[in-house]
Amino acid sequence: MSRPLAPNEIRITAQRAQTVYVTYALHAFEGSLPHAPGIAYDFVILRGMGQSIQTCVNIAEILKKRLPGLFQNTHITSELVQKQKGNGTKGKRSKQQLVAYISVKLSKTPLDPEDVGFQPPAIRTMKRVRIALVGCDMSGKTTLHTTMQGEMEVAETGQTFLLEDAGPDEKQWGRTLNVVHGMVWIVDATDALRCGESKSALLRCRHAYPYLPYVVLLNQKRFPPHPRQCSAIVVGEVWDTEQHVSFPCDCQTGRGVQEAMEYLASLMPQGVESRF
Ligand SMILES: Nc1nc2c(ncn2[C@@H]2O[C@H](COP(=O)(O)OP(=O)(O)OP(=O)(O)O)[C@@H](O)[C@H]2O)c(=O)[nH]1
Ligand SMILES: [Mg+2]
Repeated sequence: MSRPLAPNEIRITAQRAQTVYVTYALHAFEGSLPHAPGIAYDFVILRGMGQSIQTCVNIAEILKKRLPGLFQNTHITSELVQKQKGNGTKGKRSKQQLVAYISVKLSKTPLDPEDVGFQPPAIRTMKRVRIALVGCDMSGKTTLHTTMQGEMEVAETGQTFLLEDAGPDEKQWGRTLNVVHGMVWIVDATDALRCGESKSALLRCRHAYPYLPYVVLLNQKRFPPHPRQCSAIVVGEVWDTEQHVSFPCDCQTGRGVQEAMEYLASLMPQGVESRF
């Protein structure tokens, strides 16, 4: 605990007011620390020991309320520490004491969901939620984005979903997927030949972003410009409906999309208060 700390590492002590630490952390996220000007940190780490553990947890909860969408990773360890006792006349006695340490990492970008201390952000409490529209090229992402004019209201939770088109290039999807809270996977359900391609791409995304809630839209392109090319595909026969929850829809009219979004909203993590 005695090594020098980086500007975005904060050692919490019981002596100072919590607001001092909260303000400091907010400045670190915003890039307005006096000794690190212009550096907006992606994450901060709060460290506390012994009696300051509770303070550390409180500060984390306050920060998560102030900056909704923060991912959290908490670790607790304990160490044996030598404590010196006595005034010297009888000789110094040293006593070993077990001291608990906590470190709480709060991050704007996703943390490893496999980690035992992982806590997803409380997206359910956020008013505006970013949702990526992803899928193979020509699936209907841009069409849906245009139809919905970039956003949708979710009646069930009272949230606004801000839609972000991830674009045709899979190599670029990370730019969007790294910053959103959920994903809508769009499949061109009129193109049987590319169904397998779409499934594999979705699996790759799920592997890379396992914490992202998602739903599949089977774009049926009901009123295609060239009806002969677009023979409708029976939903479920081609797409893997057992593995992925999917909704038939029509990206041009928006039919079926609302139901899918309500379902996606129901998957959003509530967030959990720390139990220390
Ligand atoms: N009739 C009809 N056509 C659709 C529908 N959705 C998409 N299309 C057509 O399908 C084609 C591809 O749609 P886009 O929205 O451009 O697909 P995209 O996923 O954005 O494609 P990329 O940008 O290449 O990744 C366009 O010609 C759209 O007009 C639909 O619901 N009905
Ligand atoms: Mg497009």
